Amino acid sequence: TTLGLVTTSLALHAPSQVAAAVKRYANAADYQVLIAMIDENVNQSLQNCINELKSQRVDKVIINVPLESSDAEQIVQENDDILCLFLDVDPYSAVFNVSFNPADGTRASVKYLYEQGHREFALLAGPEESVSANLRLKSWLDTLESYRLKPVSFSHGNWDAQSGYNGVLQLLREAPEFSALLVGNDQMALGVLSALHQRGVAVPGQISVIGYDDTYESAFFHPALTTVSLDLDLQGKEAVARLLLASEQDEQRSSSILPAKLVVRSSTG
Ligand code: IPT
Repeated sequence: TTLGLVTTSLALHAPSQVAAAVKRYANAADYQVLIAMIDENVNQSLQNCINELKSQRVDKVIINVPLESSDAEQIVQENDDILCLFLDVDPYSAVFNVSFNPADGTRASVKYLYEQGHREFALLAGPEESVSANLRLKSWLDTLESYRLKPVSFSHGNWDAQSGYNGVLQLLREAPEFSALLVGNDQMALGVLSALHQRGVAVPGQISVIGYDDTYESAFFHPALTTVSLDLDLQGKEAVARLLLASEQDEQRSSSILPAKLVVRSSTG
């Protein structure tokens, strides 16, 4: 009657929205949720968090921590007394997962900007250690290449608004001539909008900005953010449903890939 959620920092909007959904859908199915948040500051390990949950007799665990496929497989092998479902792995990895297609929304973003006439693109990706940040980056690059384009500059942030603020200032110093900026998530895009506003750069007049996630606040940024929408509520719902089904019938471990869709608002033109 209890399931576990191991999550990356809940100070980030996307994982906190997923945690809220997991709790809501689990409660609706008469399950309690125990949350263990990895504290990256003290280098706490994922195994440590899993052990914490096991000591409270949890045997079904949702893991929302960015993991390379080999690391996720190792976690599964070393914890065969529990059932693990992953939310932040390569969708095509062998482990039981519910994740987002990393290519459809990114492709749609580049295509949309290209069709609006943009040719000079800058990229501000998420952290180098994140599988999904790298899959998004790869898809941007592949799509640009299909138009015979290369980004005029690119950089990495760490998902938070401050890193978006610093990141765009660095991009402007390196190659000020871009007219379109693709950002790895909405929180970084928030920092980007703030920095551009302070520099007197018009969005979308001089630079069009596209984010990624479409968390609840993104429609209220100024200008309202064009972004790739992940249905994080649905991810939480699917994760709970599939985990509970699989714990009843062992053959039911079916993973699922959810779509990511471009939502056009006012930060692009
Ligand atoms: C991913 C978000 O897109 C990003 O904004 C950040 O919050 C990150 O999670 C934290 O790990 S979504 C994830 C399910 C790939």
